[in-house]
Amino acid sequence: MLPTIHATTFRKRRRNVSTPILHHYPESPYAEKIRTLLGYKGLRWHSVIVPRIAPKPDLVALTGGYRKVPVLQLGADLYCDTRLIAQEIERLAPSPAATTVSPGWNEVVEHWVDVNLFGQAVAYTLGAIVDHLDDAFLADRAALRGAPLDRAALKASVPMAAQALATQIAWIERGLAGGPGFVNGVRPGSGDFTLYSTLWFARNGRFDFSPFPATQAWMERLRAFGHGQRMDLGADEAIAMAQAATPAGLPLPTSDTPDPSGLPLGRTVSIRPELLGHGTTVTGTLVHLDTQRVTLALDTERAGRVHVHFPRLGYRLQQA
Ligand SMILES: N[C@@H](CCC(=O)N[C@@H](CS)C(=O)NCC(=O)O)C(=O)O
Repeated sequence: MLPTIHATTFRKRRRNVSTPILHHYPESPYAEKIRTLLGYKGLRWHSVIVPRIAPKPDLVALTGGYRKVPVLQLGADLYCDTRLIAQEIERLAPSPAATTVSPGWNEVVEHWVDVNLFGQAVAYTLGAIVDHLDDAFLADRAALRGAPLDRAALKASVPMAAQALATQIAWIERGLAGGPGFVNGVRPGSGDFTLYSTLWFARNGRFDFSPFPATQAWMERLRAFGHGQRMDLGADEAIAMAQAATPAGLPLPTSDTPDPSGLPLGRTVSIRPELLGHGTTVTGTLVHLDTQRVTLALDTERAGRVHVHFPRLGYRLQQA
């Protein structure tokens, strides 16, 4: 007879550490990258909704100060930045693969989107919807940039951003037209997911995709993957799950030595994103460092000991 056993199994399964927890909010393009990747993989995942602007006390209780979105939690391990999150999801669910068709090139696309295309999409969409944005949102993003952000300047940046988007989407269009279906090849890779979510954000700002039919068809293929099986979870529950878990992945792969930073493992260090990184600094003990990844161990008040992982590229690491 199913009922009792089934209920217990379900409760246990709900709390299984290997079920990924995504800390995110609906409007975030980077979160859309990961939600669509989770859909492609057909995964079940816990969804914790984070406020769009600071303060984000529950998120920083886990990360030690990183407030950007999304963050992936696996037990007491917190993965910051979608480039690292995509790798962890690939490790959790290798099939269907999202990196193997053109390994390396996906990272190149992710980096180009991160440092260029994303900024253009944000300039375009925020400029287009600026009359609907409240002062608190603009003040929050100005603080994150460490530079002023006013409505007139945002509006004025729309034509330049539209031009930059049109030039770059024309590259994508040429690559996709008559191609195997995805930027990555016959299957989508993390480059496809990052490009898709950035263009999704431009489309939310009503960017005109009609001159780009192959890009539109490709966006539709990605949208059709859906978001997987999402289960809502409270932030307190996610913190309790971190508290009950031990950071995994130890021993971590050996660090490259000597590292160009000269920072030895065991040193107290701080790290923050180079772009939009003001007020997001995390300080902890360096427990792993190589050319791709930095991991800090933190003893937090609400979640106990956690490991917080960052990509190496795009983050400023220094002795605290
Ligand atoms: N390189 C990061 C960028 C993340 C990012 O910029 N996220 C935006 C939302 S899409 C953000 O955090 N904005 C400020 C905030 O939500 O607090 C990644 O790949 O995860």
